[in-house]
Amino acid sequence: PEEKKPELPLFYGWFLLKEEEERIKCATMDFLKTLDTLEAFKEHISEFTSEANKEVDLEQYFQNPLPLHCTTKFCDYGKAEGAKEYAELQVVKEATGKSEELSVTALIVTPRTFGARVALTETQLNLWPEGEDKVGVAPTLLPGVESLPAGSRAHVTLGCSAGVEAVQTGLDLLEILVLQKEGKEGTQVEMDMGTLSYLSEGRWYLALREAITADTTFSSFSE
Ligand code: ACK
Repeated sequence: PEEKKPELPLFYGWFLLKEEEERIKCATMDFLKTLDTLEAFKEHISEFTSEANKEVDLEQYFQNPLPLHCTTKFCDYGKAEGAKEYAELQVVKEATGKSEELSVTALIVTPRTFGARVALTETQLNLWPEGEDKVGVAPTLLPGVESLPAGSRAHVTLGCSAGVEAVQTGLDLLEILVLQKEGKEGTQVEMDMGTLSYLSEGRWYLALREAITADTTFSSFSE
């Protein structure tokens, strides 16, 4: 019998246009290049490498196989909860193939992931599934996440360290936002691009002085 094609995609999201992808990659790589030369970063280098006194080349440390995007709904070809319902939403159908400008307001770096925080507009939030911020969040982090505004998890994964899955970027971002809300920010360093803060256990947050915007297209993605 003929094999049935999967009806639902791996995920939906906003995909950066090719030329935008290059621009964002360059700008964010420049930040990584500066970060690993900072004294404040070097003081916490052991959180990125087990070898004492070893330097870390962050540009090599993070890898990213997927096109740059901001996931709205991970469907897992229909295996994820709410996947079918999401695909059938009128707003989703209408948005597919449409352009949208995303605004990146911060960058995060942890021993696991490198990501860009996306600030969603009211219109963009219509495509953000209810309760999506909480999916797969550890029980200990859940109360903190529930106190954050919807869409707090929105991000673009710029890279992951060896053996780490992209889903981790959103989880790392949420952890950082919860720590910030609890007032647990440590060292702050002024950089050209913005204010860098340290949030324990190798977590860094760069609040951009000026948001980086990127033109995208909303669509589904399947491998
Ligand atoms: O960086 P991301 O948002 O994290 O983009 C990729 C994309 O879907 C394809 O893997 C995201 N992703 C993977 N698994 C999940 C999950 N369980 N929940 C939410 N997003 C996920 C991943």
